[in-house]
Parts: sequence; structure tokens; C-alpha cells
Amino acid sequence: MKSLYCQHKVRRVTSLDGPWAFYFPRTGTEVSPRESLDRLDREQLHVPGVWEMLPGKANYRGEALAVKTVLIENPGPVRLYFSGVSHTARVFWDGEEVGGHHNAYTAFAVNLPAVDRGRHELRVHVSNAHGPGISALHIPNDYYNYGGLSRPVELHELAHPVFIENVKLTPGQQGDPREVHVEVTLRNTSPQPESGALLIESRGKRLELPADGIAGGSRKFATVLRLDDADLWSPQHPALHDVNVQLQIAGRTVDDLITRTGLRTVRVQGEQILVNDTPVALRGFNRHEDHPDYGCAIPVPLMMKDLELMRWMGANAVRTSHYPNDPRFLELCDEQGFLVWEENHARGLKCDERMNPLFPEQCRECNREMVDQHHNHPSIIMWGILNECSSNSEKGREEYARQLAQIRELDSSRPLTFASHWAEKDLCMDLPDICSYNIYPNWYQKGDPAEFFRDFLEKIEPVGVAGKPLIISETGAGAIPGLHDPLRRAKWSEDRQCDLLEDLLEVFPSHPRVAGVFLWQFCDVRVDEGFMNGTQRPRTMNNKGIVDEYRRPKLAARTVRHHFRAKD
Ligand code: ADA
Repeated sequence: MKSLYCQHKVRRVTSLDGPWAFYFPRTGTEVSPRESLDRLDREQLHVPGVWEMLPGKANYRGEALAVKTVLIENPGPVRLYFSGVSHTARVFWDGEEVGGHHNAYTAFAVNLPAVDRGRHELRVHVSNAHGPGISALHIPNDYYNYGGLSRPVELHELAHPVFIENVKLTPGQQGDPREVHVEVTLRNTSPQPESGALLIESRGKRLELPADGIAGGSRKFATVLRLDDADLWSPQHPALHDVNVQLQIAGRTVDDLITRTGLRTVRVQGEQILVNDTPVALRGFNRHEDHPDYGCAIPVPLMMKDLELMRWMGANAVRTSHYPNDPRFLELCDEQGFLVWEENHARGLKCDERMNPLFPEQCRECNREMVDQHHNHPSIIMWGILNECSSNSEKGREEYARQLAQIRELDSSRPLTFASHWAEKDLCMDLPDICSYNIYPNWYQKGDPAEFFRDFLEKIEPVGVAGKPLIISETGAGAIPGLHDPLRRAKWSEDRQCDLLEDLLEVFPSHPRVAGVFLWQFCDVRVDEGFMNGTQRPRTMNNKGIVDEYRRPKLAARTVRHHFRAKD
């Protein structure tokens, strides 16, 4: 995984980021993966990056070939790591298809058991097309589905066919945050069974764990690491600790993975959310990964700026609407003590009889990858699923129940939630640990926010909400940056947005029944032209940002700062 800090001192990792050749069809939008490159149009694109940044491809929805020559110095097993390809990938190594993936927002790896020394062609067939047979999760939506290698790519040259595939660290499984459950997944890319040992080290404490019978495929090994004198993680004091896992085979250290943990537990108690047994009041933003200069391939300095701006406005929380985020952003949240609601990739999809047949499986895969890949981030305090999907139908309920059970099975250390817009018609509110609603009084719904919310609470408490934490997962209003109305009345003016936000913020963060509020949304984002047929989306943007798409604060930013900081 591409990280902001060193994860390997033994394994040889080379970044494949930088300029790549992208080849596009001369006519139409389809390209065969094995097409001869001289019959295609060549462009150069920086990876991570998306082709919408090329002037001629600003609206291109279709397929392309991303090609790079890779130099291998040490013959042997190789792992190619793609942190994110937007949105569907087929991977070819020297012309042979070796892997693939759906979904822009989770990583995937391709393992090549034996690679010769020398130059090799890595070719990725990338598609951002919409259509029933491709991706059930990427549809014309209220954000943009870009095309490209949108997150970093790495080459891992492995010293042995057995390597460390994953390390999951769970503090506080039995309640004590200083007790960390360590689960190491080893993968053997050869059919030859192997035995070895795992060395686990953190803060000068060392454990050794025998790792026998690693046959072809993967095998998990688990132990418990006690970090007795270590600082706990909290929003005010986000202490992090490295855990270094090394794999020894025949007395030789063949692989390693250094990952981090923050010692904290999360649980709900009645209407409260507790981090290390202390109640937290979430004041946050919904944030899309989007910027006019980078699309969804947000560079690290911009991630840092986003967090700076959020903190300036007094936020302590962020919801990764509506998909798993770049892990480097999550690392920054870990370091800065932000509290994160991370959610799977599904916005406004039908998960009842009208659903795309690919939907259940692609969701399941996204859930598994999200939890496996982001499990160690202490900042993530809850997992979310299926934003505004069919939680109002019996069929939809089956899907919600299935997905919540799947995630609980993968990780029982965090509460679960989902954001609903069905109010009292929701049939699933008994299922999550935390109940969350998207509501837009004075924007989509009529009424003064205080009155609206009073009625709303009366309606929702009996449908499974009473006695559980309640989050306002979205609320907000739109403004076109720079549009002003001295009378503060005109819809889409910054002045009106500011007043509407003032009314909302008077009610929500301080309401005793509300455990958290996430404003919709941090910044303005590009939307698909097909979404809402362009109506309600001037500039083909979702304009409810508190900062605009270039992160220039709108008038409402000061209002948010005033209310969010008043809670400190
Ligand atoms: C929804 C949805 C968001 C966004 C928002 C809006 O509730 O979850 O993705 O579309 O509404 O701006 O209308």
C-alpha cells in the first residue's frame, strides 16, 4: 500500500508513479486490450491522475490503455500494487492477462510468481464507462466517475514466494485498548509448503510466532501484543505506534511490513458514541475526493489543506462520502486526531428488485477490501454502508442486513451505520448500531429547521432509533461561488446559503439528541451530466460546498467556524 511513511525496510518497493503513456481509440470509446499501440492516439499522463485533466479528454467516458515499461532487477516473485484504478481495470503483463478489478476506491494487487530480469510491459486496460455489464457501483451520479490510475501504483520485488499480505491490528478487542490483537496473513505464491516464524516488534517489545504449514494460498496467524506503557489515541492526543512484522524463513528475514496502530476502543452506550469510554460529539464534513485540477486523484498537499480548512472551521470529523478514501488521507486523519466515518461505495443505488445483478457481489468485494485495507486506522470509528439506497423496502432490508452482517464478521471492533433519507419509512433502523439521517430542512424539505426536527424526531424514534446514537449525516444548502444578493434572498447566492447554514447550525450540533452532524458538504464537486438531467445542479456541480471546488471559502465558512468552534 502506498503510505506516507516507510512500510518496508526488507521488501524492495519501487514507486511506478510519474508519467505513463495512455492510449485512446481514434474513433469511438472502446479499445481492445491487445490492440497494437501504433493504431491508437498516445497521450502522456501523470500517475496518479485521471484523463479528464487532458484538455481533449475532459468529457471522455470510455476505455484506454495505460502502458509503462517496468525494469526488474531481481528475478523472482513480484507483486504489483494498485491503490486505485478508476473505475474498472484489466491488467496485462507482457501481453498476458494477470488480474483485474472493479471499483475506483479500493486497492488491489496482482501477484506474479516468477518474473525474469529485464524490461517488461505493464498494460492496464482502464474503463470509466457506464453500463449494466461493467460496474454496478459506478453510475451517472451526484459526483463524477473519472478515468485513470487515480491512486499510486507500486512494484514490490519479493525475496521469497511467501510474503506478508496483510497485518490487521485491533486494539481493545477484549476492552483494554493497550491489548492489541495482531492477525498476520501470509501468502505463498508457490505450491511448495513452507514454514517460518513471525517476529512482531513494537516499542521495544518483541514477540515470536511460529508460522508453519504455509501451503499454496493464504494463511492467517494471530497473537496478542500488550503495549502496557503506551499512550492512548484520542482526538486531542492522537498517539500512534509502529508495529513491525518480519517474516523469517530458514533463519533469513525474507519480508516485512511496518504498520501503525492507535490505542483506542469505540463503542456506543445509549445515545452516545464513546472513544476510550469518553463521549464524542462529532462536528464534521462530508467530503468527496474531487478537484478541478486533479479529479479524484487528490495530491497529498491538497489533502493536508482540506484537513487544515476543516480544522479551521472547527470540525473534528469527516465522512468519506460515498466511498473508501485514499489511505494517505486516512493516515493524515490518524495523525491529526480526526474522527472518520468511512463508508462503502454506493450512493442512491437500488438494492431491491430493480438492482443491477452485479451489485451484491461488487458491494461485498468493496466491503471486504475496505475493512481489510483500512482496518488499522484508529481515526476510523465507524463503518457505513449504502448511502440512500433501498432501506425502505423488504428486499432492500435483506441487502442491508447481509452487508451489515458481513462487515460485523470482518470487524467487530467498530459500530456500524448507514445514511438514510427515508425518515419514518425506513425499514432498517433496527439493524445498525448508530442511526443516521440525511435531512435538508429549508432546502429540499420545507420548514424551519427547529420545528422540522422536532416533528422529525417524533416520527423516527419509534422505528428503531430510540435509545441509539443519532447522527445527522447530511444537511446543508447550495451556493454558486461569487453569487451575492444584498437582500440575502436569492437561491444559490452565498448570502442565502450562509443564512440557511446559520439556521441549521443553531439546531444541530447543540441538540441533546444528536451525537454528530456532518455538513453536506466540504467542497463543491463536479457531477455527471446524466445526473438529475442537469436540473438542480447549476455549473454541472453539486454547489453545496462550504468551500468552492478550488477550496476558496464561501461566506458560510465563517458561520460554520462560529458554530463548530462554539462547541469546544
Ligand atoms: C443526498 C446524497 C448526497 C447528495 C445530496 C445533495 O442526500 O446522499 O450524495 O446528492 O443529497 O446534494 O442532494
